Amino acid sequence: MAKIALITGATSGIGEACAHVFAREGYDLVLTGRRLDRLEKLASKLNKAHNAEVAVSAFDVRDREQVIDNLEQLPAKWKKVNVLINNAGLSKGLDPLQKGSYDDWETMIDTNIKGLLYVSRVVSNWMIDNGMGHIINLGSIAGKEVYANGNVYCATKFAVDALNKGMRIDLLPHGIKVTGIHPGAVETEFSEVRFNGDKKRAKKVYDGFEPLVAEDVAETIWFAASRPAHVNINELTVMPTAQASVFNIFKK
Ligand code: NDP
Ligand code: 8X3
Repeated sequence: MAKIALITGATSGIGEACAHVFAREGYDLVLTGRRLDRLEKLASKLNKAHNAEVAVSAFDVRDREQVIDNLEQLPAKWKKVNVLINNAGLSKGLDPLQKGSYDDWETMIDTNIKGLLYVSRVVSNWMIDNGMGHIINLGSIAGKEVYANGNVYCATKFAVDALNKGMRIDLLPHGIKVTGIHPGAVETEFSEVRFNGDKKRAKKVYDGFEPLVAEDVAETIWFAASRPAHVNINELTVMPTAQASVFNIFKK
């Protein structure tokens, strides 16, 4: 029987790239995100390319009931999850705290912290029942360094870093691995979402240097997921070569 990876935020960027990599490596997949049409297209592509069996489940990670209902409704065979990739996340806005949007703050906190918690609460219990599992949490360089106007986004990623450590302690007696992946700049839909669809402003973020692409992060996640049973990668920070820290980017 193939191993199973459950990936949140699989409709785009890093999550979608992880779906390709894990399918290539022989995994069956549970793919989640809000955009069902994208999940269905991706599922059919992965089935054709890699013969992967794929279940899709569209829900908003901010809605606790939706998370629990949709995950618990999955047939029993999909609950034998070997790897959970807690990837769904976003940034909204880039404003000084005193001018921040309440709605943006709530969206980030509800998605990046509470959404990750809701999914982890359900899936970690399946892993405990199954006696195995690996949870991989997408943090960020923004969860290691605070930058100007990053305030609440940084706070949510610092929270992910803390939860990564907390989960590792709490799940230790159950033999469940927990890994944090902390990328620097990755060119995905991330900046477009941050700037509310302003493609020009989003593109500028990556001007003058070579950012990471989603596949770079997905391959790093695969490295962590494919270590022998007795080895856990606690965390990895993955940066573009041209980026030494959040704001130290060497532009040509
Ligand atoms: P994308 O915007 O390309 O992808 C984000 C994914 O999250 C989408 O699949 C989106 O799906 C999903 N998502 C967002 N909100 C929700 C929600 N409420 N419910 C369910 N799914 C949701 O960005 P990235 O691939 O770059 O980001 C993935 C992760 O990596 C995030 O946690 C981000 O913070 C982190 N990260 C990104 C970096 C970057 O520079 N790009 C750097 C460091 C970390 P849908 O809209 O269909 O729901
Ligand atoms: C995304 C990286 O530097 O844009 O988490 O916050 S950054």
